[in-house]
Amino acid sequence: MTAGSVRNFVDGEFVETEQTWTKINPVDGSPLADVHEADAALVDRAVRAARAALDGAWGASTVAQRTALLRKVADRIEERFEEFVRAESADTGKPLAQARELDVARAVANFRSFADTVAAAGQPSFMTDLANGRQALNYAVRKPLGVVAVIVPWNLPLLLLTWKVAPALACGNAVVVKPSEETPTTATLLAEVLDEVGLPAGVYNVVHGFGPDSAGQFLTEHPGIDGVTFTGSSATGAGIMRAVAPRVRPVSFELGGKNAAIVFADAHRDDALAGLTRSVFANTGQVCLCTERVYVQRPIFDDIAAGLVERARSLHLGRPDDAATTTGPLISQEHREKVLSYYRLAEESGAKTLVGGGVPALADGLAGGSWIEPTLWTGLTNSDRVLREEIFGPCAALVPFDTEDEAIALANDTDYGLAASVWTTDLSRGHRVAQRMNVGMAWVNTWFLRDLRSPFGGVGLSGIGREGGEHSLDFYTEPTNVCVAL
Ligand code: NAD
Ligand code: 6OD
Repeated sequence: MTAGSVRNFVDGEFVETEQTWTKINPVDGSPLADVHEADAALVDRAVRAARAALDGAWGASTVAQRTALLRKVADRIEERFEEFVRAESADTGKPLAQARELDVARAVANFRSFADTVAAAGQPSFMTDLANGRQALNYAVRKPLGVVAVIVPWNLPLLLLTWKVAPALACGNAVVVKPSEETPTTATLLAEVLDEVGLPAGVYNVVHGFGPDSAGQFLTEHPGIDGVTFTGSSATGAGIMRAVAPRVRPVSFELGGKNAAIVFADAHRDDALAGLTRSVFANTGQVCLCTERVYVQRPIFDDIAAGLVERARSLHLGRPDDAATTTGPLISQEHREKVLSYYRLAEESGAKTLVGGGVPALADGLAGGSWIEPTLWTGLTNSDRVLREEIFGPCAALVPFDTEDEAIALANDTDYGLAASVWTTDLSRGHRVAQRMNVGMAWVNTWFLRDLRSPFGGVGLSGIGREGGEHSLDFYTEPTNVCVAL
């Protein structure tokens, strides 16, 4: 018996189903909530409800009406801020302070930012010469893409959900959301908020479940969806491409990463160490943008390694409501097994483990949680699997380099291409190296934060397309060009 239950939200109603699973608290392994799994019939109802909403009043809504609604959503999340914080922290085990400062704060910002973007968006028009000597005026009208399937992971659940739902609704789409089975709660809480501010029934639907033979597969194979926006692993993304291929539906994919940091000898030591600590260990390493490969110029290699070890040791693993906690558990025992398998592999590959490498001994009833030690290695090279495959845990390998060209070659030697960071006080070099990174996003002397209107996404195994500001509008709308002979 658990403390709560998490329901689906379809056509404006919260829906229970007979089939449930138990969401486990990653902090101590206790049962947290029963989640109602959507079957194929409920997913079908959700897609049909979304279509009906588009055919009804929502389809005729104006930009002004929709942006006003998005701003109300942001206000209402702020009013219920602590509820969202507690729910997000309970599902993930992350510190309450992080959920406040990052996850829920960004959900609010996502709704406001996309309201601003859509309100400001205009379409250029072009004059063109026709063959008969006349001229024509061309203009394009943006129409909603239609019924959008939104599939998101567990690491930053509300942040990533709202990053997609806000622009989708701003552009006039209807959505069917499939949150991760590990973090179902805030998607349903958001349904309450959207209902409270008057979003018409059917515009936002939530179906809970897993991937294969469950809600994820039912949704992506449904003939009624017009596109899929997905954040998750590259392998799942490949499967979703296959699912939509027969109906040639567009996809927007934010996938995995194996991100590099390059630290030059002239880097500001404390800034670089603080930035690396965040980029390796934030959210217990469970951020697609996290650094798992740290290339350090040889003269400062030992010093940076020692500084990073010291900072890893000072991380405080603990309960989410303890103000001293910097680092929560991994999302689940299953994910911990995966990360630990890389910890073992690193040692088998000849790595020297500078810090961590295993499971911490925690008291205070935490032994049943999915805790893991922050870990750093040296002695590995780019040919080791530990430097080639995404681990998605609080760990990184440090590798020395001599020249700028060598650092660039090492950083770009990967099948992924999401993000990179460059640490140097030579700004010309910062620009030069950042531009040569084969990634969607490169930072110089910082990491993670960016203007929400800038393009977010990756190349190679890291994804397809960009979202953010007008880049999101390009996915969530279809332009129709009108050419009028004058
Ligand atoms: P995942 O791919 O296992 O699952 C993501 C979502 O897809 C979940 O909701 C899951 O239920 C669903 N899913 C799984 N199989 C499916 C299928 N066959 N059909 C439809 N849906 C299916 O990823 P995860 O373990 O939840 O998250 C971790 C991964 O996500 C990492 O690889 C990480 O890099 C990536 N990620 C990327 C970004 C980014 O912006 N690039 C952001 C966050 C996470
Ligand atoms: O900050 C964002 O908008 C974003 N999409 C972050 C993704 C983080 C991945 O885990």
